[in-house]
Amino acid sequence: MKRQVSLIGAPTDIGAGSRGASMGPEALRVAQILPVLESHGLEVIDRGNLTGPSNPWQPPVDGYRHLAEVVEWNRVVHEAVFAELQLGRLPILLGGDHCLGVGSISAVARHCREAGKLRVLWLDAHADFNTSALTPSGNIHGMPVACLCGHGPKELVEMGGHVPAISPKWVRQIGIRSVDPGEKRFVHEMGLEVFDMRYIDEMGMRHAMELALATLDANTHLHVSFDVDFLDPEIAPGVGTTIPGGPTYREAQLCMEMIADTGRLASLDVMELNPALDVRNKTAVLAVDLIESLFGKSTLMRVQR
Ligand code: 5AB
Ligand code: MN
Ligand code: MN
Ligand code: MN
Repeated sequence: MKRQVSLIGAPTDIGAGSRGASMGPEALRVAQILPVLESHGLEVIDRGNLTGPSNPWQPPVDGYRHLAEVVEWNRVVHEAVFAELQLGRLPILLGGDHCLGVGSISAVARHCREAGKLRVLWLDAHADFNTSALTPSGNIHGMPVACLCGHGPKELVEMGGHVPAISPKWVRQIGIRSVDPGEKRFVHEMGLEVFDMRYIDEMGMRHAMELALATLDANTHLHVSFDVDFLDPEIAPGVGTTIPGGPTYREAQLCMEMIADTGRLASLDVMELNPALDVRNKTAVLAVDLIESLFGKSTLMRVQR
């Protein structure tokens, strides 16, 4: 049977520090995400865009910017992602900023409570592990992993009905190269497994991914949360928070190809794409190219080596 995929647009920049990620879903559609996925034998439905509050562009209150609106958007995302999973479909969330990782992954975790094990791959330049006390910005797109692990405002922490939604042990972070000072201590304290750029430089993407994907089994639900700022800004300028020194085109391809080879990918977020900062939509085109690899495009027929 064909794998059934649902595209869900979440056009908002409510948790971000710059405006424009709200245009991400449309840029990915313009970059042909739907026909490209179909060309790999998937049955794809575009569910269109979710709706939620507009961005009031206010300063932070008690360490959070736009908390009420962030909660509202995440509730909508949570229900949409959960509904697709219950239908046996593979949801692809088209962001939108990364605060929506809370809604998406809490839905995946709720689904997996019945269905089996969960592994979350967090592809990002940032650890997104801030709290209201640690954040330098108040922007909630820097906090989703902490919220999912039980540290954050009650409304976000309790989103999936089970606290915490996930254990730090289920998470592997890849490509990290910008972590705030307090956040750094908290990542260490909680024991997050991080394959940062230093690790990738020294050991190679292949070794990092082998470890990040180790111990998956036939019951593991593999969720990929792909923050486009994971990529080096030379190849992916269309994001709000560029950090130099990210994975090259080939390193990113290998990362996606090795995930595809597991055959376990069951849900995906494509986040933080900001067309207002892009050059002729090239970051969206690159993201779609990488997503193709994630769904099994490869240069040759693969043989086990
Ligand atoms: B993204 C920063 N750590 O908390 C903060 O793009 C940046 O979802 C967060 O990874 C970047 O404001 C959040 C400085
Ligand atoms: Mn990021
Ligand atoms: Mn992020
Ligand atoms: Mn960002």
